[in-house]
Amino acid sequence: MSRIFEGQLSATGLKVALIQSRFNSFITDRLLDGALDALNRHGGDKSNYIIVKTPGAFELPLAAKKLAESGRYEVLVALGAVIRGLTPHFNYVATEATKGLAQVTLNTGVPVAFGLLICDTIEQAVERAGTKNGNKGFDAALTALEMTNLLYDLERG
Ligand code: INI
Repeated sequence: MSRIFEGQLSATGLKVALIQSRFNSFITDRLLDGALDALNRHGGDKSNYIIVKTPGAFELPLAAKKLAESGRYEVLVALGAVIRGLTPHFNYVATEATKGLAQVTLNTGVPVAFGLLICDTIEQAVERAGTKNGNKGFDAALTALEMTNLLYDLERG
């Protein structure tokens, strides 16, 4: 019989850093609410979380790198909202934030959940921040729990 490794959705005892970009904060505040709700409902303890705010999504990777390298947090949840404007600026911010967060998680081995909305319109972002399409902050926090517990299981073998 093959062994199956699949991380539990448990936040019990986990030290979590949530990084929220303030740009489009009417959306990212809701993503943060969703992420905290997911952690609290899966056995997390508020005294084990920190919340770190960055100016925009572009700055998320640097904050994530610092937190991951500190060794104080077992998992990071990055939350932001990049919404298309009238210029190509949006593409650069979305690409660099995405690349940077992927680099941090692969270079440090600390799971970084990707709670970054990249949307064409404000309506699309609203729909993904606690309305018609759920809350991507909640989903990202669940992914963070699953990956952290999966990595612990894989280490134990
Ligand atoms: N930052 C975002 O988080 N979302 C956006 O939609 C956005 N747009 O489109 O401009 C954005 N720009 C700011 C950027 O993240 C940096 O904070 C800024 O360029 C300073 O470095």
